[in-house]
Amino acid sequence: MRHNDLTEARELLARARSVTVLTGAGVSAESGVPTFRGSDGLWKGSSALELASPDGFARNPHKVWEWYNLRRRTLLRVRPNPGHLALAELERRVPEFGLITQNVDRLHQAAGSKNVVELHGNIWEVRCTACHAVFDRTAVELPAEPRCESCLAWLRPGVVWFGEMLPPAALQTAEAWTERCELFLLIGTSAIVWPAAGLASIAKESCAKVIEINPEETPATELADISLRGKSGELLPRILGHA
Ligand code: BV8
Ligand code: ZN
Repeated sequence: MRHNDLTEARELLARARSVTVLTGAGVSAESGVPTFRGSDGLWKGSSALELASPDGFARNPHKVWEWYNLRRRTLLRVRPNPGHLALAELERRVPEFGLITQNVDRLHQAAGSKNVVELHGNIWEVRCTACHAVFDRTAVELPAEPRCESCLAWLRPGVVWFGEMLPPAALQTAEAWTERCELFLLIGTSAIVWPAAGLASIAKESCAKVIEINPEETPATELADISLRGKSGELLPRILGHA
């Protein structure tokens, strides 16, 4: 059963002792970060597999880096929005709280969220494709052809591409938090990328209540107890009793 009921969502959150959240690109949209599949979507023109897969990188590393450097430059001038800030406040209110994100922009951490699991890595870290050295290049402008300083091989963004395994520890933690929670918030994700999308069903099976926040319906909407149609930057502060 699902109905668009902010009041019930607010009451459930006020009473919850254990909350797990899964976010997608939609929570960063109001910060000015383009989503992937929306009309202004990042995938527009090129296919996801061209820009976010090992084969795509092997075929054309310049094109992939052009895309990731453009996204890094965009992130240099954006800030967390009220949705990110509301989730950081929720963490301070709830005894047991875990934030699982598919986003690679680290805006949750910038907003003050502490207990965060990044299922798809992050855009600031880079890894060597040969010696596998890892470098933190947060807010650093990278060259068009980033090379490893010790072995001169191509660097790659520290993100999980299509066809790549998610970091096992991150996925295990995300599943444990989802199985344990009494309230699961599914916010700003099109719920079509696996295994992240599967967490909503795990939450449902673990007899948690599922609340979705999204301006549009998604494949997960039918399993949500409450599905709020709206923007996370507007609805989350209201659910926390601000606006
Ligand atoms: C895996 C890189 C095991 C990082 C991303 C064939 C070959 C190989 C694999 C597969 C295959 N077929 C299927 C698969 C599995 C595949 C998959 O799920 N494909 C989908 C497309 C069907 N998954 C994988 O490959 C994963 N690995 O399975 O490994 C394996 C190994 C080998 C072989 C087989 C299996 C890896 C998945 C990670 C891929 N990496 N990106 C980066 O550059 O960012 S995925 C990409 O999509 C992003 O990371 C993003 O996180 C993710 C999900 O997108 P969303 O976050 O949901 O964003 P989206 O734009 O889609 O939606 C935004 C939503 O927000 C919308 O609903 C919109 O309505 C809403 N919204 C908009 N504004 C707001 C809002 N909501 C609230 N407020 C607003 N203001
Ligand atoms: Zn190297």
